[in-house]
Amino acid sequence: MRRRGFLAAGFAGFLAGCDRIAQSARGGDLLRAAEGWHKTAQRALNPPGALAPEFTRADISPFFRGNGTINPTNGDYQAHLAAGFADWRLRVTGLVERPLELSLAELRALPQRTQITRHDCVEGWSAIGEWTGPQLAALLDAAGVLPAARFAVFRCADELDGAMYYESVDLVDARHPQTIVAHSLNGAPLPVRNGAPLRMRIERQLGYKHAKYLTGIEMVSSLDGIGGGRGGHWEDRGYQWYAGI
Ligand SMILES: Nc1nc2c(c(=O)[nH]1)N[C@H]1C(S)=C(S)[C@@H](COP(=O)(O)O)O[C@H]1N2
Ligand SMILES: [Mo]
Repeated sequence: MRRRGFLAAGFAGFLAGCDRIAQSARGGDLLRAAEGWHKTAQRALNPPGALAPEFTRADISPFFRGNGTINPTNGDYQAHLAAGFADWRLRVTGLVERPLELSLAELRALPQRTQITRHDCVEGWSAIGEWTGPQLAALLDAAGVLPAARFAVFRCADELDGAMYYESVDLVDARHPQTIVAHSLNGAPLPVRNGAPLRMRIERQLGYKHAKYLTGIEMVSSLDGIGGGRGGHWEDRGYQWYAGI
């Protein structure tokens, strides 16, 4: 499954891939009528390419709190932590031409994006931080997303309330320039509480969309049969799937 030199192949197919994905994403991926309306209204106010606000270093919060899982105790997370995440791998699987398995070093060797953004949690707090990592779009181009794919599902290492945390976005947000696989916060490797060694940043949506302790990105045609079928840990417990800010 491991691919070497995937970058050259991936970037060569960049333009063709973009066209294909733009076509398959158009028309709206409406999960349910109510959420579909919410998403359509949000997208009208905040068109697909619009960027979330970015801030300056002076705006960075002195402490970026952790929320939800802040130190996974299930599975082999603690062993990975003790080993400095040397063997942590990010898998890109599902509806792709070339499944990928990437080390942290490989992710750091890709072109990087750094962005200072505000994180908004539905529980009523916000924090500003500087995040760095490769754009998800680059990984998708390298893997070659198949035309049937409509969603990116983010798999996490932590169990919360008896279920493995997961999240999902459509291809518009998956390919958004500010959607990155972050390995650093404020210029240092992610603290454990903030999702070490990898977490998603989905900057135009609420905090629960930003999957921490990321182990996999799975391209799928439907969210049925994944978790509770509503596209994410908190969505399965009643929160909206399109959590536009
Ligand atoms: N894997 C995982 N990702 C997660 C969570 C979690 O519990 N587990 N909590 C979510 C919620 S509700 C928020 S607000 C943010 C919190 O990010 P932080 O811990 O860096 O503040 O992560 C989100 N991603
Ligand atoms: Mo949250």
